[in-house]
Amino acid sequence: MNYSEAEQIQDILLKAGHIVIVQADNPDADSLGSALALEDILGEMGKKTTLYCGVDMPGYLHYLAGWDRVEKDLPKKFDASIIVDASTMTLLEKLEQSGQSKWLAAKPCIVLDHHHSVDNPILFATVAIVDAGRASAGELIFLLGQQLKWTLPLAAQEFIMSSILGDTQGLTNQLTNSETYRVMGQLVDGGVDRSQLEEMRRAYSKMPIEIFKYKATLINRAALSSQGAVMSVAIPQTEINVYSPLYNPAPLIQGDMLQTINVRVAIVFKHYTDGKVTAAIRCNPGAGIGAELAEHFGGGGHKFASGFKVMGGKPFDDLRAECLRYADDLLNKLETEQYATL
Ligand SMILES: [Mn+2]
Repeated sequence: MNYSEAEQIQDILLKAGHIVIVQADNPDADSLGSALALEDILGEMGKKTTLYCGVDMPGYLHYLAGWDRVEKDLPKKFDASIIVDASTMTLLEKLEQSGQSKWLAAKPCIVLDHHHSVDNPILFATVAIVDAGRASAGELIFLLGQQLKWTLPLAAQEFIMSSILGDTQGLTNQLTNSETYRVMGQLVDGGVDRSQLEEMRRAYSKMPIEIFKYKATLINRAALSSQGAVMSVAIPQTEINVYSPLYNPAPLIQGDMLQTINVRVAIVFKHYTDGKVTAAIRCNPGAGIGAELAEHFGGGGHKFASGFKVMGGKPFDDLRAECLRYADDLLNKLETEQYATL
């Protein structure tokens, strides 16, 4: 891997004393793992760093030591920023709301991402690597670091492995490619103990008993459309208030939804009293409509994992119906295309 942007990135980093590492408003193991890896790498270079994310780190990520250093405000003074695992302004809403995105725009800004679809791109980025061929932003950072001969402390390598395992669901989904395995091999050679990381991750992913029982509620509410190819479930604000602080409801059931015979697409909607609606979309192999479906509603993501957020304006039932209709259109289109190539 040879990124033509590497030298420019190195130049920005070398000139900066204090660097802010920014995660978008949907933190996951990749964005947090990438941010913590960069914190270590830049620390090794003698740089001061601040970690930023507009929302709280969910509990299931607390196995990544250092999650509690992530702050919800940008520092008053810094010299440059790195946005990891995102390349759209849509996911930096908190910074837009607080007006702090202007602070980012006023300094050199590096974007390191691997998402396909970029609606609403970050126009103030000084330099961006958006490499959709990489399984995770962490993998991209590892390869960039090799090119620039960065020193990768063991902790940074552990964070990078966690970021890869997060986005590839343990090297099982279609984001995983041969380079991912090569990077994993190098991390193991570097001393990372994968089974130990897995044990820690599992320990923090355990659910309280209320959540276990709530899972049954959601399963009972799940509805089928598109002749059973799409399964969706809606979560209202009252439940978000009670259960979201304990566990993210979408991953609680989305895996099981996709394991149901005939189901190809699983959608978890959350609808809020202020009219906001979010959707988490996951697709089985051969039904990769995720990115296109999310983009239709102003969101984005990968073929098999994507999401969107709509800020009111339309009753939830209408929006859900529109989304399920569009999912049906996309699945039909996919079938037609597959027949066409036979
Ligand atoms: Mn990612």
